[in-house]
Amino acid sequence: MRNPKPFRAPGILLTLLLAFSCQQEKKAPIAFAPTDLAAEALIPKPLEVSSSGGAFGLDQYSAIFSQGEAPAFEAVATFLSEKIGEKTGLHLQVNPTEDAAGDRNIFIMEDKDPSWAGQEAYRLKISPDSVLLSAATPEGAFRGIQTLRQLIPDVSVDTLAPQPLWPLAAGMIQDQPQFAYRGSMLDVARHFFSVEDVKKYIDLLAYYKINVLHLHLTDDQGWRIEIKSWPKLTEIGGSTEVGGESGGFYTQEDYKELVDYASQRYMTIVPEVDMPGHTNAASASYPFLNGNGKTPTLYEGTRVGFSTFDTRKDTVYAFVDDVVREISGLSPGPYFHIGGDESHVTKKDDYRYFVNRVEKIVRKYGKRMIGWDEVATADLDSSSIAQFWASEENAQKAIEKGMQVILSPAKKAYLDMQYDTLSRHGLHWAAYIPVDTAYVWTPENYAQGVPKELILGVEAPLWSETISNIGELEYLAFPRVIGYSELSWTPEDKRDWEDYKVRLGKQAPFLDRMNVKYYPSELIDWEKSKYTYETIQKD
Ligand code: TNX
Repeated sequence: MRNPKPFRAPGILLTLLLAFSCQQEKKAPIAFAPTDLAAEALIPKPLEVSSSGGAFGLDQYSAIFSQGEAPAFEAVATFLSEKIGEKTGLHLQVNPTEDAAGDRNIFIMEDKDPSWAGQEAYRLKISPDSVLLSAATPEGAFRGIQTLRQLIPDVSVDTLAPQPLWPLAAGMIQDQPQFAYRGSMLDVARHFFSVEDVKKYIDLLAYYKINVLHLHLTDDQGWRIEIKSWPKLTEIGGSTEVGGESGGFYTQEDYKELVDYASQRYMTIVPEVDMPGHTNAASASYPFLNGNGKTPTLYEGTRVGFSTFDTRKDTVYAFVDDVVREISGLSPGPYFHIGGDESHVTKKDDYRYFVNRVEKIVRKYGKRMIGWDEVATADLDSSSIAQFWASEENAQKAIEKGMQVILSPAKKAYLDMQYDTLSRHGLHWAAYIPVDTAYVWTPENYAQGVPKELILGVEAPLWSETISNIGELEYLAFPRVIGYSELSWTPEDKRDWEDYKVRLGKQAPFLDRMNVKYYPSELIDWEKSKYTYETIQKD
């Protein structure tokens, strides 16, 4: 670990004193128009917000100081500085020397107070002369800087000061999520999405404090992750996609790049290898896997439920062991998703036998197994997790086994469902899901008999049969995924559609600046922004 800079060593008190003394030598307080922190358009809505009027004026003289044992606090400060730069053009120094410190600074501090509720909790105190962000962990600090990013206005204001200033409403925010697992899934199997596309999605999700990206890496139409011991999976199985286009896959290096990119944003990647059904691409690569003696051809359509592994062959489990071992070796996160959905041509007993055996393999490699809700029909350990998408009966079975549940009900949380009959992309087998329907439901008591204590979180899956590029992905995911972030972070008594829709409309400048081709739902009064796709492209 690096030596802390001498300036920081005596701790935050000295740091603060310095900040205040700098202040006195330099400028008088700046007069801003009245502010109201509690009225800011934050998503997800924080647990507690109180306003104290006044404002902190961010300007070119501000700096960011981090204080904490873990060097990761400094990395959080650097991330914040970069993001402020992208938004305002300011180049804020991180932990500059005493001389370079300006008069109004941001402090990111480790606070080991044992009363913090969980590792993602943070507290933000904004006053005219400083911003103090404290958290017990760098992860909490990272969630807190997303709040800060959202509070910085898009445009600077004119004051008597010669330099542009970005006022941040003063007050106090105390925040923590209600669920530990707040996710989205991206299906890269039906259509492949590049590393760059996935990184953009990660960036957008992280801004709304989503902390899990589940990658659906394999399906009938494609196998998208290199497995060194079984190279044909990607050579053959990765070569096409829905519609007959050329497919693609992540090398293990690519996958590690994604994992690292996500973990710098305190986001876990959950890898999914869907089995024993949804396995046509695997069996087309290695025909022994399906056990019917035939070599399947590559599949470019969108039907489901026609393929299966041979569940009674030991070589199939040797194959699964290699796949789970290699992917788990690339995955620092605690989960491995085995799919398990829609195995319509696997006999029920064979299905249960398969899921039981694969659960043991997943546990052998130190991971918690997740499966679509059908897996709860097998005899599973309570450490495994069922992802509820369709069957309350299966969710119930999971609860009886003491398993936790992730809520992804297709009727409410499927990002691939069309908004309405005019939607350009998407399906509607479960429902049409306009932006209000996506937000107005209660994960806390959605599935009958699933108590809140057993809900691990909420995940919004984006299946990709009908989308093949990032713009189409964004059309289905945005703005709905922003609402799922709030459903999983903010408790029910703080959520309200009328209030949310105003805050959502104010996300337009951010989405425009990020060049997100969101669906401009007429239910929302979208704020006009100074950004357009054209100006962004010129930049
Ligand atoms: C059902 S949900 C599926 C997917 C499809 C999706 C399309 C689930 C576990 N399986 O295979 O892509 O519907 O909406």
